[in-house]
Amino acid sequence: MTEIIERPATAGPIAAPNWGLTKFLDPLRIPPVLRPHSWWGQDMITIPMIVKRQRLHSELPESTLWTYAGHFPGPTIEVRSGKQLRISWSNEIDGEFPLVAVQGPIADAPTSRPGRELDKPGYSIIEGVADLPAWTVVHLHGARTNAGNDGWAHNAGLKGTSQLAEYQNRQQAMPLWYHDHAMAITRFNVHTGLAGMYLIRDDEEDALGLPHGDHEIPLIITDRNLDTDPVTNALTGQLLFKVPVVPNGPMIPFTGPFNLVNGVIWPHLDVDARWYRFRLLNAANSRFYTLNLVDENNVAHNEAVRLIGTDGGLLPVPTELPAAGLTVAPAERFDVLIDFSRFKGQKLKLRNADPRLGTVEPDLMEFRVDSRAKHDPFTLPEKISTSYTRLVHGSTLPEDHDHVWIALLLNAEGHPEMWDLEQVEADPGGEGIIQVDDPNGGLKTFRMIGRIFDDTTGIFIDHDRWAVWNILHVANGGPAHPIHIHLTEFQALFRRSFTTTFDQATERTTAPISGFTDVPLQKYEEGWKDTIIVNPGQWVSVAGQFGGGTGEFMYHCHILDHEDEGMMRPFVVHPPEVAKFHVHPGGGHHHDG
Ligand SMILES: [Cu+2]
Repeated sequence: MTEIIERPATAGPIAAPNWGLTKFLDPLRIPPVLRPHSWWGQDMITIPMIVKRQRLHSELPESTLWTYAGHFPGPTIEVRSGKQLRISWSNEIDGEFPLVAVQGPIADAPTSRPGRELDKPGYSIIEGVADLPAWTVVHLHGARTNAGNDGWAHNAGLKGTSQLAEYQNRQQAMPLWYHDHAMAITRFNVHTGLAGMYLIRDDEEDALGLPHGDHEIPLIITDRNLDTDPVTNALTGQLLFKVPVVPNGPMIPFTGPFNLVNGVIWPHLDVDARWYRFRLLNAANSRFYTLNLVDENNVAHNEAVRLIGTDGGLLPVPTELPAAGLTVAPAERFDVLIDFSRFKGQKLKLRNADPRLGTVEPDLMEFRVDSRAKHDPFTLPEKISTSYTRLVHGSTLPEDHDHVWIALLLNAEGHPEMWDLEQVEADPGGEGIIQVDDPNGGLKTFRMIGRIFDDTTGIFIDHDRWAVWNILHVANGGPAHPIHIHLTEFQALFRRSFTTTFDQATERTTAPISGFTDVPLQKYEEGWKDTIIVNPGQWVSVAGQFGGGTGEFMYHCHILDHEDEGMMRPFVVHPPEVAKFHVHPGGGHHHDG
């Protein structure tokens, strides 16, 4: 872990894009690593949630953060596959809620600038955020565990209480991450600093001899905004949750003018001229990043980059970045190799090319490559995971599986919503109906059976059973949603585009959705994942096995602001022997596979 030393503030004026902060001044912070088994022989550890004051940039005053064990991001927890770990997540958070929450008119682009700007027309404090208690619950994102350990959003706890969670880690090598999941306030709690990485390792990964130790580094990307001093206009360290407001319109998620890697604004990393392995995670509330490796003239050198893994494990072969860069949605992880040997003595940058960035600084961090040649024991193998099997409907996907149908849409008020769908015989008329002319299965009619979190649970899956989730984004425009399903890793089977017939005013399709066109998956999207981007006018189908834990779980949009505002729904995984005794809401059994 590298400490950031305080420096005097730069004399430069506070102005876009860098607001007086020197880019690439501070070294990248490496979160400390906790290896409970090998270090302490323990399978039970306590991780306190505590307040910590920490500099996000050495030219800034300290920021008050909520952290796991005093670190933002939290310690990287490393475990071996199959070795159980129990964690007592202990809420020891004192004091005030560490965010100032402000809204401002969307036409004024309030998210592009620091400062609360309450002297300007249309800006106001968001009532209630300052009053929030430390009410937290930890979710280990990507874990197969019983629902009682999973961080059920309603089951958060106050200061002085602990959440006891058992993680069996009966999963292949993959990058998980842990973060807060408290009902309705996840966007604020995660924003205070409650997020960290959790790596499962196994023999298959070891045998590859991938870069490790100092040459394997997590890159946890987030964005934040900061308040300014009302007198001097200088940046303070105060975290500012500033969002645009649309009169009578949908809630707009948080984005900020400062991008951080491992809790440092625009850091640099000194690297040897050799291969490195980076464990990339987008831990931002809502920002999508499209990343390129560029030189000092902003010319892309993505040919030096290979993807070897995704959310749920290793890819079968090293995969090149898409020509336009690697799009990383909130909660997505990528296992990335970079060959710095071809850039001796040069400086490279990780740069965001996402068009939604607007006027915000596109550079995330700088790599300073040593000028000396370095012996590198690693050579890029042709194959990565030999255990990987591509799932194909009708062949490698087990024939005996369920189908789950989900719709993403904008409701009559223009708010993003997610519906559980139930297949019915015929269109009963009225609202909440989605019809699909499935090219493989003919006309299907669905009825909405749940639209907000506390509506009745509608999805029941037998333990260890495979299920295909069909996610239809029927909105006529609006945002893409990164959809995350708890408990499982899935593979995308296909992505298809269509012209929607969904009528927002009557909340139903006016004719069966048809005209599907295959949108080829990116090669890396064939990897094991737990979060996938669904764009408007697309049908994304994913298949996963629902084993390794039972109980009531959640699936949701991982734009935290959308999740909090209702784009989250429950589902139940139960033993099949129990399922036959279970009385379903509305009667009947939901298997239609
Ligand atoms: Cu969303």
